[in-house]
Amino acid sequence: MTITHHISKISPKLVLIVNTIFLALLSSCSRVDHKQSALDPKGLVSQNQYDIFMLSVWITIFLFCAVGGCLLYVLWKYRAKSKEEAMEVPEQMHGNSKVETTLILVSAVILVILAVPTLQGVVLMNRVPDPNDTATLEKLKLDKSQIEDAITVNVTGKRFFWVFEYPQYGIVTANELVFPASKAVRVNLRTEDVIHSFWLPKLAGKMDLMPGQENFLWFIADEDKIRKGIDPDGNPYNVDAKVAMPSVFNGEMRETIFTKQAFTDEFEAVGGLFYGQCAEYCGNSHAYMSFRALAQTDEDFDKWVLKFRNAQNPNLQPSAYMSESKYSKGDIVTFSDSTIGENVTREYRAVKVANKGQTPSTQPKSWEKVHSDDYEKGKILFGTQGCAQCHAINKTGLGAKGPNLTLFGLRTSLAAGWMRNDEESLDKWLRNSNEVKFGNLMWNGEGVDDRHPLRQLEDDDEKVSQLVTYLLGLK
Ligand code: HEC
Ligand SMILES: [Cu+2]
Repeated sequence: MTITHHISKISPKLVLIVNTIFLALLSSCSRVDHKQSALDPKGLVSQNQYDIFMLSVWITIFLFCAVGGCLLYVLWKYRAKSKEEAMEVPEQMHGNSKVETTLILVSAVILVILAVPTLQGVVLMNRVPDPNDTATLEKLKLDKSQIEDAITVNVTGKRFFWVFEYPQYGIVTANELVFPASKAVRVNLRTEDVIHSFWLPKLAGKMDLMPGQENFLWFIADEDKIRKGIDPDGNPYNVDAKVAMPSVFNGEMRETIFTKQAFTDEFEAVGGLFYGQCAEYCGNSHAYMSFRALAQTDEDFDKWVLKFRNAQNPNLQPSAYMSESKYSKGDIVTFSDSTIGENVTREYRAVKVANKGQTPSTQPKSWEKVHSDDYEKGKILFGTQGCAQCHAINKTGLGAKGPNLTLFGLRTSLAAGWMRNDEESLDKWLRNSNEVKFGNLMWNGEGVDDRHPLRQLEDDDEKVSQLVTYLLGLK
């Protein structure tokens, strides 16, 4: 006979109610390792916070059982065993100094047990260990070089996105914090408007960004933990570092995430991808103010930095075509192209030797266009539609009102981690960003009204598609 059969004898209605509650509970709890979970630490600082949390959980469970157990025992032991007994008034007494003193002492001991690791945790999270303090490094199982070669990221919270500045490299990006998995990352937190909160649960914990104040936290990933995980079907895996952390600089990270993951999946497609979120209400788009942190091998991180710096280096941009020069295969020049517009220059690459005077227009067979016509037209639109008013490309752009768009085509997410950065979402974003992310300060920014060109794109398929081609071509 089945259990349900038994119960159904009791009351079918009750079974239904119990089942419904049980199912509702089951469906509302997700796996502890879902993508924005503090219960699945992948770094040293977050692991420490998790351990302290678990310690307090165990202590609380112990207290619950001890107190509840005593209560049940007393209820049972001193129950009235007969009708007569129930009528009797028991002997009245109060206070037991032995029990009271013991309870006070036990509470004090428990508080100390909790306080010591908590204070140690506060110290740990507030200060990167001294690279010369071998004892501490040994205890934390860290190498001196992991601390000595720490990178610094200055984070600025803005309504409703994140600016990530790497002062050591002189580069500024937005919404995606690329970092080397083996190195400590110091994070200085500032805000330019209201209070925000930087929350990177699997790596770093949470810290507020306060106006007029600089806050700090740091993190260091655990490569071993990044490589291990449990796939959505519940099977454990342990992959190579290169598989867990595809390269950002050549677009592999973006590709891998896009092929492996639907945007709404609860789990990371790759171990090196981390989810962050603003955790302090900051206005109407607050819930959409998230970000990504992308772990990289040392080598790939350096390559990403180099690519970013080169994209911003005016000395590395191709120079104008000179008729006295001879060009060899692979050389890139800029040259006018009147089919795109008046006074417009674009980049050409020599596909074979181009002798003196063989310009891209007189000798088109020697040259190929580096970018498509749509890309070039999108580039022009970026200037004429007022985008450059708020967005920097090819410079550090610290003063820019909007996110820096350098290497935007390598980003996995759009609108501060809110959407997947592909043609479809970008198309939606450019047509009407307010519909996608209500209250965002692109659509509602200073100086933007219904006459602003960015609000005229809704039905302009051609312009939108050219802008999309240009933006995703920035890689
Ligand atoms: C008034 C300033 C302003 C103007 C003008 C402006 N933007 Fe923006 N843009 C922003 C801000 C602010 C954000 C961040 C929005 C958010 O996520 O909350 C943004 C976000 C973006 C993003 C997403 C970036 C990311 O990292 O997720 C893209 C792409 C973009 N803008 C492209 C454009 C294009 C193309 C134009 C011109 C048609 C344009 N913007 C005009 C301010 C502006
Ligand atoms: Cu915020």
